[in-house]
Amino acid sequence: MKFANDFLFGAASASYQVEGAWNEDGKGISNWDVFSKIPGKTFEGTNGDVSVDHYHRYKEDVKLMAEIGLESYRFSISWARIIPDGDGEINQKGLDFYNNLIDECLKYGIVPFVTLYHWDIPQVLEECGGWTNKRTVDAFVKYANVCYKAFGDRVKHWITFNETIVFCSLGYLAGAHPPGIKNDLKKYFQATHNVFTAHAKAVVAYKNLRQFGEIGITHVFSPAFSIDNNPDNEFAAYHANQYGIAWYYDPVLKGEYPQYVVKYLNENNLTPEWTQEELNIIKIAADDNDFIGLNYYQPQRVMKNIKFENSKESSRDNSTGAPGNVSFDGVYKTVKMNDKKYTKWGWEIAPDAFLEGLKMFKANYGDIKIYITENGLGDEDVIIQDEVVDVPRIKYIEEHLVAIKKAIAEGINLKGYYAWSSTDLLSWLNGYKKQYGFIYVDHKNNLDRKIKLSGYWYKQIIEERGENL
Ligand code: BGP
Repeated sequence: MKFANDFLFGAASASYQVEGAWNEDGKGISNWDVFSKIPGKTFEGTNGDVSVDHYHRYKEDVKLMAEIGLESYRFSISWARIIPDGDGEINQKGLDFYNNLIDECLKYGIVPFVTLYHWDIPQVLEECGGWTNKRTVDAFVKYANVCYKAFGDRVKHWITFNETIVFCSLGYLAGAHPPGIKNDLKKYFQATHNVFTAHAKAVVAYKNLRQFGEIGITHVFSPAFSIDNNPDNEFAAYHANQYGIAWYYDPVLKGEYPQYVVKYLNENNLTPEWTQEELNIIKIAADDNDFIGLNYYQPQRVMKNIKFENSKESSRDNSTGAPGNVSFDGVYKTVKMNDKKYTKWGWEIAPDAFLEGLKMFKANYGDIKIYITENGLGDEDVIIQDEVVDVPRIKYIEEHLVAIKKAIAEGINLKGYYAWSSTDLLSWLNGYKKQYGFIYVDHKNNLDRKIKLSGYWYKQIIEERGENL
């Protein structure tokens, strides 16, 4: 089987992780500009001040992407570059940068797939409560409209938010991402609701402009599986999927929150402050939402948490289901299993669980169009005689593309695959050590670029439309 001609083979990045130029050309300060400079917050104090300097080297990067044969590039816009204080004046130089980047992609026939929010919020808004403050919702819709109007003639694929569960749980429960708050369930659930409202309003605003593109959202997709058929553990997996999947996907795709979680929130005085108008717009937008983006790295293997432990020690990996974490309510924990394979960073490699998860997804959410907006292997790449020989990455991506092939054969509506990432980039908390790219960036040598073995391999896959996978 070949992948259909309208299936997009791409790769992805995010503004803070690649751009650098953190204070150039009128850009405002973002939450990450501040947070990454607090001692002890990131791996060896790394930050995105320069990152891989995509801001200045985007032409070179897009050219290399074209050499690889990428059909699409998913990147995010830095809100603070467009509206430096989040809610006020527009910065023309910020618009210029993205106009140039988009045009550069189109020059090579690369489809720009744009994420509006990949975690870098203008610091001014963060200081006013960030996503817990409803003012941020309105500011986001305004910012989204500015982007639609400036770029919508050429950008026909929009993602409102990247991985709400990650930035909200790490921001308000684990304290590992900005604003660095720990164990505040009230804020956590309020922030998620405000994001869903902002998504819904941005979808409706987009449709009102009649630009005839498509708009959706990207979520982490980390389906939970019980470690065995013990009913207690099976219940733990059900519970995990209600909080990790249903809470995030239901409002976007079904237009309402899952009753299982709402009941818990009501009983525990955690119900977000939501108005009927907000709930209505979430309902309306569900019909207008064109696709869902899934970021799949790993499943969660869960079991009932017998000895009560709370989630105080949760790490960044809590949100993607990495082993060794206890749920915020102490009901279940994620565990490492002897018969599974793991990356150097302890993330499970499980293409079979990907396929299984996609089947569960279809059973729950039907035929909504799906893009895999991230998937990839974080590794320390091997260099032999000046060539980056990232064979484990090739194997990883190949296995996941095979899973996608099988899923398509089973009628799952998959329309694209974006490897994480295009170039090597800054990993939020793991610095530059954890590499993901098709394009190597040499930090010891002027940030020089070089296509890795995986890049040449991906080129061939694209040319053959995956026939020989
Ligand atoms: C996803 C994020 C990406 C990227 C990726 C890899 O959750 O959307 O921005 O960071 O994870 O994560 P890490 O860099 O921690 O390995």
